[in-house]
Amino acid sequence: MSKIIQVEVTDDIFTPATVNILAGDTVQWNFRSFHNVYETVDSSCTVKNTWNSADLSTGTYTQTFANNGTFYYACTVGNHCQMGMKGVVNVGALSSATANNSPATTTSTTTTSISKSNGSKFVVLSTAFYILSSTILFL
Ligand SMILES: [Cu+2]
Repeated sequence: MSKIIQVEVTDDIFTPATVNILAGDTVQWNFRSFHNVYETVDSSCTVKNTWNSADLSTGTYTQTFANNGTFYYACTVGNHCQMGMKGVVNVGALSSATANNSPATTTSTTTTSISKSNGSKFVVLSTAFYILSSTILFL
């Protein structure tokens, strides 16, 4: 059963900014003032040339998400994105939200310390000997 999820587009924020949907669901942005919706490559303001609403002051723009993934978008009017007018659509997030409830995993860290002092002294001595012998040969 696919759903249509509503996002309000006002000055200068998407509400809600994060939506969690399932593959096949549609997001509908309702424009209340002059903005737009452009897909971005990540949570930055770099536009991805896939889908966008173009500039709208009223009306709606819809986008159906067929595949699971994390889809970022932003408003590119003026410096709205730089001011934080961004959103994200998590598709398939309902199952990952369940996964987040699993107990935290513990990570063990093994620290191995290796003394290199003897090796370093050998390198220094060898280099000194090499320079010395080269100098002798040169003379
Ligand atoms: Cu805007």
